[in-house]
Amino acid sequence: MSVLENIKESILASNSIVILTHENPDGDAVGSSLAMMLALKKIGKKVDVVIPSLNKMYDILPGYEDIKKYAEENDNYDLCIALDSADLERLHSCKEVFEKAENTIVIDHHITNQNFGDVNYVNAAASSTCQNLVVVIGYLDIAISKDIAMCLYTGILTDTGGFRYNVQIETFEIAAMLLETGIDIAKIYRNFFDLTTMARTKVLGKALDRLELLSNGKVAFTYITKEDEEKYDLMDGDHEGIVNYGRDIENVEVSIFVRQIDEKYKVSMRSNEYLDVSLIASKYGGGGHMKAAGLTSNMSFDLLKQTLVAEIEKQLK
Ligand SMILES: [Mn+2]
Repeated sequence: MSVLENIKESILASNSIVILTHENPDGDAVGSSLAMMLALKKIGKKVDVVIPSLNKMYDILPGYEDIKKYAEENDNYDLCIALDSADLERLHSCKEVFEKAENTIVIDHHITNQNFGDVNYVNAAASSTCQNLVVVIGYLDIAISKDIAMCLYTGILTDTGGFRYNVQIETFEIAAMLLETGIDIAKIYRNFFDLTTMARTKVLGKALDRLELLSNGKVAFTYITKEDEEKYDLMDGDHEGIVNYGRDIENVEVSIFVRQIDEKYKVSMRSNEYLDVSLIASKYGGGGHMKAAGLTSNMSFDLLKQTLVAEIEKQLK
């Protein structure tokens, strides 16, 4: 039996289904979870989406109000579907819900996926989990409504950075098919890429004011403090994207953004062309991808800055 047949059989045999995704969920995580929920409800399944914490910006997506923070104590799900999560640990506080479910399905696009489900549909050649989900929903013979399309489009749009990275011919074919349902793509784009808050704008201003170039202009560095966080009453996700401003300056190869959290520092790094920031992140207990990685450190601010810059200089051309 093919993986898709296995998925179909497992879904059809289940009555109560729970959908989970990774912590700090992004557009692909939330979009795929809601699209799957809406699709399965159309064929009469009882479906819960459990996401313990997520940014308010997702409230434009259909089904957002139905997201649960916790799985019900006494809910025994026949089936758990984990989306956009490379391994069990990524499910974080929902790990137990996955382990308790009778059957499990994993649908993902991360090349590092551990195939931790009973059935695993992992196509790493796809831009996003949402792109893979279009294939799964199609195989289940469920028509893609405008609401489902809006969720799927959000995942594809955000995981490709606005159709810039990791885009295949199919990505555009699928986007065109979703557009046919009448979704408002300008509204989706504005919501996830342009729309901001006064707090975010003010804290960005702080960070830009402190931005400096090091190592002959190859490294951009900035930070925000605990005091800034308190002053502007920041929320999860409000620091998203600050690191990109340094990366986008001409001649910069690596951008570093440091955020103070209690007595620790959370570091985001981005590179442009050749420098592998994931090597540095993993050396100090973090991780990520070649061009986008992060870590959390107990070092003092000055030592942390020195250490990161020295590590980067070893790789600079
Ligand atoms: Mn994804």
